[in-house]
Amino acid sequence: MAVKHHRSTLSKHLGWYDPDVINVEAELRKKFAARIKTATDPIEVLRAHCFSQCITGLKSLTRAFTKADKDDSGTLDFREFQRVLIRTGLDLDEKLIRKAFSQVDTNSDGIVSFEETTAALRPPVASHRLELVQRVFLKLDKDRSGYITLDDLCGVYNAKKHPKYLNGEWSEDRVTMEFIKTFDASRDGKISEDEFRDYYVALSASIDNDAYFDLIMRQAWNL
Ligand SMILES: [Ca+2]
Ligand SMILES: [Ca+2]
Ligand SMILES: [Ca+2]
Repeated sequence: MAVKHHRSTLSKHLGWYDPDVINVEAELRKKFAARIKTATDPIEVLRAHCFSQCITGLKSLTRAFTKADKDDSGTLDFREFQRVLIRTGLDLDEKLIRKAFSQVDTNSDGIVSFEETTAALRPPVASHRLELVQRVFLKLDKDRSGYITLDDLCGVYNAKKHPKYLNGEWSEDRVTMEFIKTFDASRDGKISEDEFRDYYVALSASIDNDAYFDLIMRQAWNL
């Protein structure tokens, strides 16, 4: 792979604030949108729909599931499952949803749990990539609170290049908070290990080259 290409995509990841580049998330959405048309496996179709909307698509779907699960049982039957997909904007035909449902229902008890659903829809990721993501998280979570917070990112994330910092509109903290939002699917202002992992597992699905994935992780976080 050409070094030039490395740099341009890397700068997309590092510099979502750079107005001249489309960020890597947009690229990911495009890839998954293209996959919707080519995928034949129902799970893959669902996953492609999910991530073509947003990199934290899995989390949005889980949120919709929690809402639909009125009796708090942690499980959904087929009709509820179908309703969630339709409500999330995934208006797929019933036959495909039925197939997806039976694939998600790995213990074949006729209902799907949240665990079954997220396990089925999370893009497959090589274990060495997952280990790298976990190592990076531990390194960033300096105070071992279990979350990456504003304090953890002090001196790690360079907010001073952001145009809104440069023009005086945003403070350094505000820029960093906006960056945290990229990962923060639960919207509590901090990045949990799950949120960090889900983000990079999704990103990983759009990057075939291991060395390139490694480079993105290390350089993005100054490791
Ligand atoms: Ca089940
Ligand atoms: Ca922390
Ligand atoms: Ca969070």
